[in-house]
Amino acid sequence: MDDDPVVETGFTSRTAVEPPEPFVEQANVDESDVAAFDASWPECWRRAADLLEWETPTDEVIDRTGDRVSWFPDGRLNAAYNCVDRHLAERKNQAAIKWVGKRGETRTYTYLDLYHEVNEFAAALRSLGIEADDVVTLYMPAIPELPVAMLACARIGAPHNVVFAGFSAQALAERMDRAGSELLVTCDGYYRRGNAVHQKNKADNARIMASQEVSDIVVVDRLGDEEVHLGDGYHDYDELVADHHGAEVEPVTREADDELFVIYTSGTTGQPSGIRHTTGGYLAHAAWTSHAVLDLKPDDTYWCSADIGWITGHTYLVYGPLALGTTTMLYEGVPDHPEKDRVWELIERNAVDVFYTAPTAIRAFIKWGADHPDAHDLSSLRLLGTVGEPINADAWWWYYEHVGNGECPIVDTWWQTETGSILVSTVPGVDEMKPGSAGPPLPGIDATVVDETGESVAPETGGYLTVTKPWPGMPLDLPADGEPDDEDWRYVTEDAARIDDDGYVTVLGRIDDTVTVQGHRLGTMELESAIADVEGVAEAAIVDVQTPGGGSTVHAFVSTDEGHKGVDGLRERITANVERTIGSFATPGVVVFTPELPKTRSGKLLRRLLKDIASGQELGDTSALRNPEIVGEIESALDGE
Ligand code: 6R9
Repeated sequence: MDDDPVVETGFTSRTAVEPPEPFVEQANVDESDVAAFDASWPECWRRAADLLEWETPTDEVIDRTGDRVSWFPDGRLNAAYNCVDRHLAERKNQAAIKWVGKRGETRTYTYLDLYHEVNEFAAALRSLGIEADDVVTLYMPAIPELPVAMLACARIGAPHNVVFAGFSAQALAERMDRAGSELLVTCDGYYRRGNAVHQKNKADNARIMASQEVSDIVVVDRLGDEEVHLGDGYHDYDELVADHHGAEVEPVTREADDELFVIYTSGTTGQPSGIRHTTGGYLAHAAWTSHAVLDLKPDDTYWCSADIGWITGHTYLVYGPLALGTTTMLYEGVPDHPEKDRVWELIERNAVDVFYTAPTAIRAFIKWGADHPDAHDLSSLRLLGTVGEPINADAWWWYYEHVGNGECPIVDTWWQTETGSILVSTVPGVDEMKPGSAGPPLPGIDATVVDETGESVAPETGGYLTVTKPWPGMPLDLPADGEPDDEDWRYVTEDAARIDDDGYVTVLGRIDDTVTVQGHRLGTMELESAIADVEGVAEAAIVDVQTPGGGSTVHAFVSTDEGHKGVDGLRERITANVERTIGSFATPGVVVFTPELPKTRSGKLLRRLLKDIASGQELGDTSALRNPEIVGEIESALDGE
């Protein structure tokens, strides 16, 4: 390895970086593990299952004879038992969850504390009539009661449905209805940049909007400073837990294929779709990748900065690290409050070993300046990770140098809500890293890039990223092509990618109609209809535009009804409606008004052209347009922004 790869290689994108030797020496997974794993598919996955404690160990690794693929088909286990109880013997006094609240307060749950509260809340859920297979909706920010409630659900076999706290009442009602959920756990409110957000009001409204009757609402007292009026059907979390003080609830035995949770994600349709993850395959895959890719060890303090409301928070803040008996940090605040060095201060103060974040956060750190991380002692860090979108080589190098001090490997992990856990990444103690490229498919994972006809393309050629063998973390009802036992069974991922001669996958971005807004995946149709519903708006088109720093900004192009052009307040009403139907986090970065959207003669909206206009690209042939004159108008409207 070069003495100083950063200085030696500079900021080029194609340079390969060897993992630092001190890391390699202590890594959970080495070359021989990888070779052994690669040699025996699907048997290799038994190793992932072996990281868990099964009530009935699994005989078979995979069953492809039914109408869907089943992993560890005869195994039985309980996820909460695996994430809590089994660690008591060795680490009951070790921190399981270290929480840092919005106002600097901290709370630590040892594994024993977690055991008690999970049991007590599980008993409380039972007292409210919740049994195995009843769906419980959880609508909370980053407070410890959220993972506690998830594990309490898992303990009694009730799938949870975590809804991101930033979603609006309407979005919450829709997700409760779709999941058929009768019980909601929320909080009175929380602080966002110093202001109290009244979460319970949103929950109250969702209860009114939902078609499904929401019979009970449990409310966590987060604000603590006022008496919250709880009416009929409302229960105070602390009182419920106190009422069940000391309760112990036998973990409910689940089949490997029983649903652990449902999570809603945006896809190609205008509606969010529910992805249901399994108990055995999902947890095994989450634990295995936390072990092999994030290199977690029980005595690590680990920080995943994702919100639990998204899949990354489920898998790599809660289930993966707790399955391995690690200390997982939960941070309620934002990265630049009270100061822009907040993240580095927390890493230093808590001696964080492994830090997992998103490229969008890294780009913000870069903007705020290297002085912030440079001013802190980050030497506790051993490994860094990224997830959520491609990381450009410059951001990769900044992260490597200023956060990792050239001593920590970076794992650029590719996966999706649908995959449950990481599928593509370097194995940090084994593979060299190529900044800008996620890495090879993990051992046990087969992926290829195909063209429109489904044929694999030559190396370095762009196409559709396709996973060609099942993996344990696959959800129930995966939209896969082919019968479960077909040789050519495959899952087409909705991502464009290319693969180089060494098998490294570079992800180019989504090919479906989804956009990333503040790091969260949203459907263009969800956003477009939230805008088009506003009085005075005729049509809306959403496009994601790359910004020079490697990020992207969501542009909304809005055509207005006659007479509404330039009417005061339209922009504000659009923002308000996006906030009402989806949530304020989803507001587009740029809104451009235009008399018409560019359409082909057959009436098809040309999003591509809008994207080119917005990113200042050379425009191709616009002769297919029915209204070519509109291009100039949109360009000048955009200039006025
Ligand atoms: C885990 C998560 C999934 C989409 C996925 C892809 C993008 C995720 C990435 C990445 C490039 C990476 N994505 N990780 N793109 N490099 N390392 O983010 O799930 O919210 O479902 O989004 O995110 O486009 O298809 P989800």
